[in-house]
Amino acid sequence: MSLLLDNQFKELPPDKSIDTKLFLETVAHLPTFFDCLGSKVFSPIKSDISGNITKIRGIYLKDPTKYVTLQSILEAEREAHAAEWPKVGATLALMWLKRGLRFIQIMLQSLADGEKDENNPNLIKVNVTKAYEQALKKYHGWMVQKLFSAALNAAPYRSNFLKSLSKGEEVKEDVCLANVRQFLVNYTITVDAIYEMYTDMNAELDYTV
Ligand code: 03F
Repeated sequence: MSLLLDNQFKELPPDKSIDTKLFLETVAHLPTFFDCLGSKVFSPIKSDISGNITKIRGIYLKDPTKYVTLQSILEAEREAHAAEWPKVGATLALMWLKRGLRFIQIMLQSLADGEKDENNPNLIKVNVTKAYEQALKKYHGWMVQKLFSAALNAAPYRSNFLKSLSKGEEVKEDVCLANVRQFLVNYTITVDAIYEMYTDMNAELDYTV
């Protein structure tokens, strides 16, 4: 079975509220994926994503009934830490986590749409660069942007990357891409809903690291 389809995001209810427990269970699988990318270069990214999931889970577990949706966590933190909010707690962790999720979304969408460098069709640099420019670059200063350029050289080949999404099975590329498209449906809806929540609550910050 495809790694992606084993870990699909659930459909959201009409009010687009995101159940914290379900969300945490689903995103918890993403970091293990980095082990399939075949390079230690991605370890800091994996730690950053895992760290943010752990931070959100830590707060959720303090009061699962109170923090039943992601929005309820942001509202509670806005009330409790008026001076520092939104640069605090799970609000800050999810602010960054959603950017990583958006990166993955744009990269997978670009692959599914067949965007490629015709001169190097087995490289995914175009897809990764597009994702980086749209999801993360503006939040990174000069140093981190340089790290990104270095990490880009460790990006796997397109064929190997697609194979790793299929747990190493020899599935045909079109089957794998169909799985990616299927995965992207609820995934994109969820990521969009988180972005919308940050906009609506005026919780977005644009400082650089
Ligand atoms: C800020 C910042 N986090 C952190 O400082 C940076 C960490 C590492 C950045 C490395 C740059 C390179 C990125 C791109 C490389 C791509 C190569 C891909 C090739 C395939 C925040 O950290 C903390 O998070 C927050 O908790 C803290 O409190 O100011 C706050 C304080 O600082 C980030 O910039 C987030 C980085 C997220 C990167 C996500 C990249 C995903 C990369 C690859 C995905 C591969 C596809 C996966 C498909 C999976 C399908 C299942």
